[in-house]
Order: sequence, then structure tokens, then C-alpha cells
Amino acid sequence: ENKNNEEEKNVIRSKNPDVEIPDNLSWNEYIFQDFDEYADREAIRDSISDRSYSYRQIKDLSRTISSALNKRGFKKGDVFAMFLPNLPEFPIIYFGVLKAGGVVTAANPLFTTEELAKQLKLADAKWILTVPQLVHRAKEAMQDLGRENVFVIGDVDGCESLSVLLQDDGSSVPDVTVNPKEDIAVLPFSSGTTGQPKGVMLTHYNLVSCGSIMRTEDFLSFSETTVLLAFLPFFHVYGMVAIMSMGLHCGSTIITMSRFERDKFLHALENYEVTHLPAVPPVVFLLAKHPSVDNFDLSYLTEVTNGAAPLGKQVSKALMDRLPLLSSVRQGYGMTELSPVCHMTPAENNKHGSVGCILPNLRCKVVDVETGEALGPGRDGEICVQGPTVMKGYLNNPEATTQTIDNDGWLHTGDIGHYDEDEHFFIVDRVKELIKYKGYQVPPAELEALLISHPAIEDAAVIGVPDAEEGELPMAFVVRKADVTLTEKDVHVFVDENVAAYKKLRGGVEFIDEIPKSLSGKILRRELKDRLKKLSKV
Ligand code: 4UV
Repeated sequence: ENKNNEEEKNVIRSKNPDVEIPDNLSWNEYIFQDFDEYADREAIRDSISDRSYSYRQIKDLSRTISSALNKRGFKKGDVFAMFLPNLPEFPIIYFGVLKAGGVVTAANPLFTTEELAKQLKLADAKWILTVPQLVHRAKEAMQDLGRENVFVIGDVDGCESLSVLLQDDGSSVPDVTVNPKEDIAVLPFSSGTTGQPKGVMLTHYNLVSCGSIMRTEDFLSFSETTVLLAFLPFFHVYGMVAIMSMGLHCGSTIITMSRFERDKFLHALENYEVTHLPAVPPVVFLLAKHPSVDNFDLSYLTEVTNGAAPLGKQVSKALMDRLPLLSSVRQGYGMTELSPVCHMTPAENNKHGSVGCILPNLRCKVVDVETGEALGPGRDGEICVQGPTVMKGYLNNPEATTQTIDNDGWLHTGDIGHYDEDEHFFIVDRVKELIKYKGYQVPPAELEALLISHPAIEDAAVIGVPDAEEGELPMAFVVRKADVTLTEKDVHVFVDENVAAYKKLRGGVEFIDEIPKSLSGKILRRELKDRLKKLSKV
């Protein structure tokens, strides 16, 4: 008994009671629970084309898709890739694939062909949906796998158009049985605490759990009168789960934006009378500081939520001062591997700079990085989370899985933070390798592997340089091979040609004689960061 008490010491649980999590529903069934009630209300509208779908249409058309896919040989467990920006058809296909018993892996539409091919290969994707502008990349990446099932929203020679699928008579809706605790629903990619991007296996039950625990009164405040602006990408868990799926579950109207442009964004907030804005720090920054904001009527906006990267206390305060009609600037804190949200700011007690409280049904502790001891209030350590939202594991990578989830089921986030006397959490640092540029994942290992493939580069290490607006800027330390010429510009050109634009070395390139490493060969990133601090002070 003593041991148990010891184990429970400094384990934080929600002050809200646990909620009941249905264990017999697939993710799509959970999301669609109240769709018949929402019926003809508008579910989703595109801010550019103004194309829209009602709740009834989303439900009917996703059934149609499942029938059309079934006729084309789609099988339970097949992985279907989505490679497109935010469009109102996204949820129709997404839920259609799930209804057919499939697994969705969504890729960043900014990816190069090689980046996409890597994900498709690891995920073993059999099908892909894209848009005409990206079809050449989708085709090439699929060809690498010897596959050709490319669907496109629009018309492209040699690809089947989504409109053909949507004309299916619905006669073959497959009768699949999903085992929510075992079967994977989505397979997003994340580099986790170290290394290259890996497929994150989220089961139906993981996602239903996350939805159920977010949707308690104190936390997710979406309702049938909510209008959400969805510019955050649906390929990422934040957009896919917390915005698209939960927005629909709650009967809200979602306005999609396929590309972020400041004035169009501000115009959309005004024009569609947006009430809720899920955002990332650079956008909260824009709303708090940019002069253009004054040219728009944002009086409908009641809630801005930050997530995916740390938001400074000052920025959050500045936004409240500027938009007095806002009821709160909230935060969500999460990680792909946590389906994805573990902490949210409660409705009451909005503390600037805090990511909020642990959600019901989860357990959280802050552990001393050296000793593993669970720490009390006010002390910084690594945030660990346990509960039904913890991923099933990394796809085909048991080693990475056991490095992240310990024997007692605790997921180690790689984030450093603490909680105060009220059990509100604050994230202050990251011990994992991950760099976040505007909330996007930039895995250093990926850039390092690319750099080392250059014939004139002996060794390389990539770190994030803090930036007030963008979060962090990827920066490379490069060791040149003997007797070669290689300029900073050469390195930039090489990287720019091979990666999506958000991974560019915006933090710069620094030549160095040797990369500092531990005895086991691990890059000592702290040392590089300290070195950088010294450099900028001189
Ligand atoms: O794996 P990932 O890219 O996942 C995310 C998910 C963010 C979400 C999801 C749903 C929400 O409703 C929401 O509000 C936010 O970003 O990256 C995980 C890492 O991003 C950092 C932290 O280092 C995670 O381990 N991060 C995420 N949210 C925050 C954050 C935050 N609010 N403050 C500071 N860091």
C-alpha cells in the first residue's frame, strides 16, 4: 500500500470528474452521433470558392464515398493518403474512408515529392487523394511504390475525379466491423522526441477518448452557434481532430481557408462572423499587434485558442486588451501521440501564459529529468501523461515506442514545465530534438540526414533558434570535408531545393570544426545552443 501511495504522489488529475468514454463506437460514428439533428444546417464552407455542404450532405456523401471505394477494391485496414489543402470536401473523404474501415494518413500539401514518398512508403498507402496543382507529386510518389490509385478533386487526365466517386449510387456501402481499441483510424506523422518522422497509430478509441474528454463544459466550448475559421491544416492533428472533427461533432459551422493570407484571413473573420478561432502563436501575434486588424469588424469573435507552440504571456494579454469583446484567450496543449490534446485552459480562471489543466480521465506528472521523481508544484521537469488517449505506438517501430511510453504506460512528452498551486500548467522548454516553426514540426534529424548526403559535408547538426514571432528558426552547424569549398549560400540552396519551404534554414548556417557529441554519439544540442547564445552576445 505504501508503494501505491508513493506512486500516486504528485500525480495530477483533473478537478472535473472523469467522463464516460464509449468503447463501442468508431471515430466516425462518434463524430456523426448528432448529425441527424443538425440535418440541413451548414457544416462546412470554403472561404475562397464559397462551396458548402450541410450536415446531411457530409453524412450522405461520406457513405457514398465508402461505397465507391468498396467497388474499387478498397479493403478494411487499407491506408488512404490525403495530400491536399483545407477544402470542404476533406471531411467527406476522411469520414468516407473511415466508414469503409480504412486508415487515413494525411500529408502536408507543402511537401516535396520525396517527402511525400517517404510518408507514403512508411504508411504503405494504397490510395491517395489530391488536387490538380499537386497531382504530379502525388503520382510520382505513388509510382515509387508501384501504385497508381490517384484520385483528384477536379479534372486531370489519367486520374479518377472525386466527382465520379460522388456519383456512386451508394449500393455497396461496406459492412465493416471496427474494433475501436485495436483498429487504427488515423496515422499522422510525427518525429516524437527524437529522429525522423514516424507513423503515429491512433486507434478509434484513442480519438473517441480525446473527443469525449475535451467536450466537457469547462473545456471545448463549441456549440451549434459556433462559427470556426479553419486555416490550420487538416493534415495535422490540431486541425484534423480538434477543429474539423470536433467542430462537426458539436454542430458548428467550419469555414475553410486553403492558404493563409493576412487580409483574406481578417476579411473572412469579419465576413463569416467567426466566433471561435483556433490559432498558433504567429497568428495570435498578428491579431494582437498588426495595424490592419483595426480595419475589420471582429466583434463576433469571442474566443481565440492557441496551440501547437508556446504563447508568451504578454502576447496573450495584448490580445485581450486589443479585442475587449473576446471572452478569453485560451490554450490547448497536446502532441500527435496524445490524440492530441492533454491540457486545456478551463473556462474560468484564465491565467495568461498557462496551457491550462490536465483533462479528465488522464493522469499527469512532472518528473525530474535526472531522477525520475514526480515533482511538486513550482518545480520544472518533464511532463508525462497517462490515459486512454496515449497512442497505440509508432508504426513498425517498437523501439521508438518503448522509448516514448514507459512500462507503466506513461508517455514522456519531451516538454519541460511545471504546475502552480491551482494545478495550472506552464510549458517552459523542450528537451526533445523537435523544432517548431509556426507550429509546424521540423525534425532536426531529417535536415541532418539531408545535409550529410551533400558531397562536401562531413557532419551536421540542426537546432532551433528562438524567434519571438515564428517560434523557432531551424539553424545548421556544418562541418565541411577537407579541401572543399562550400559557402553558406551553397548550403541554403541545397536545402531549399530538397525540403518544404517551412523547413528552410531561416536561422542561418554556421561552419564549425566538429559537432559536439556524447560518448554514445548523440549530438549535444544544448552545447550548440549555448555556443549560439555566446556568439550573439559578442
Ligand atoms: O505533435 P505536435 O505537432 O502536436 C501539436 C498539437 C497541438 C494541439 C492539438 C490540438 C489542440 O486542440 C491544441 O490546442 C493543440 O502541436 O507537437 C507537439 C509539441 O508541440 C508543442 C510541445 O512541444 C508538444 O510536445 N506544443 C503543443 N502545444 C503547445 C506546445 C502549447 N500550447 N504550448 C507550448 N508548446
